[in-house]
Amino acid sequence: MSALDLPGYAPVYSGKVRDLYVPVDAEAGGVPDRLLLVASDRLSAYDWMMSPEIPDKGAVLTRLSLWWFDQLSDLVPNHVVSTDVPAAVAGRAVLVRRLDMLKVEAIARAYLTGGGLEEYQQKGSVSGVRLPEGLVDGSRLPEPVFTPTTKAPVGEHDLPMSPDEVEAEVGAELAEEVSRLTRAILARGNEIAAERGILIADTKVEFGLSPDGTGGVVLADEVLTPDSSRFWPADLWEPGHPQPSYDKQFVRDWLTSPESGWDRKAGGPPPELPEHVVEQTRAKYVEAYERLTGETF
Ligand code: PZK
Repeated sequence: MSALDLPGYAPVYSGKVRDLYVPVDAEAGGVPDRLLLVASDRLSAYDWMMSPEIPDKGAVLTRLSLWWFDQLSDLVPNHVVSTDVPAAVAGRAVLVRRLDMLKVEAIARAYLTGGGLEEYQQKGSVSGVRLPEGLVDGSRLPEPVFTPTTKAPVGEHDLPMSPDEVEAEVGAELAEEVSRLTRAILARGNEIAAERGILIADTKVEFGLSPDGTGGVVLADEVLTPDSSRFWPADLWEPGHPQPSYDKQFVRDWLTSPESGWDRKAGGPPPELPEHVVEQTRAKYVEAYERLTGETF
């Protein structure tokens, strides 16, 4: 676990690219009502963690998420409390409300690719939603479709959830609310991003409920970042084949080039990324942030 020594906080959970801490002694004996969410500079590609890390990635994605929470605040309340965090993680950490998380990976798709494309090719539908004929890899969908999955433990792959399974997990009313909000978040995201040269093919969000049982669903985790969403450069969009990834394309291109010497199929770890690939990748994260927000990083 990538646990930093943060004064006043204890590590509770490490994801692939983010870590979760709990304030120590905030409420002696009780359940703390805050968590510290820390974004690292780690990057994964082809299911491997890359080395070295991407400088500033955690800070860029944290600022992007905070900006999106603001853009979405009329649609859904969010878990953000404060960016007043320990100096060691300043700029890449957020203090949030501790919620009871819904056990659903809330995914919506606005463009067809990946698992959604495979399901469409087999059944003509995605998550039970009938789609027009003739769609190809990268096609825009008539409207965003909700395609929830289970939350698998780290290292395992998430599985599709049927509407009945979502209802069994959270109840009919919350299931409809989570579907509606997830699609609305992606639709709003694309309205904003399209003006700025970025398409958001799909996104994964997480919701929670106040532990005191009051109020509706709250948007948690991160939102509309390249780690939680597929960002595509709009000027290169061409349905019919896999689209270049906004953030990871330099990494993937280099890893699969003869220059890297990596044989992905052989199963061994990828080589160290050269400095130029790290720098180009960092520049893409900064570019996405600056294009979307109109602010300088
Ligand atoms: C929570 N995760 C996923 C994210 C990790 C793991 N506001 C909240 N309240 C309660 N739990 C969570 C959140 C949030 N966000 C999120 N797991 C639990 C996750 C980041 C790093 F290691």
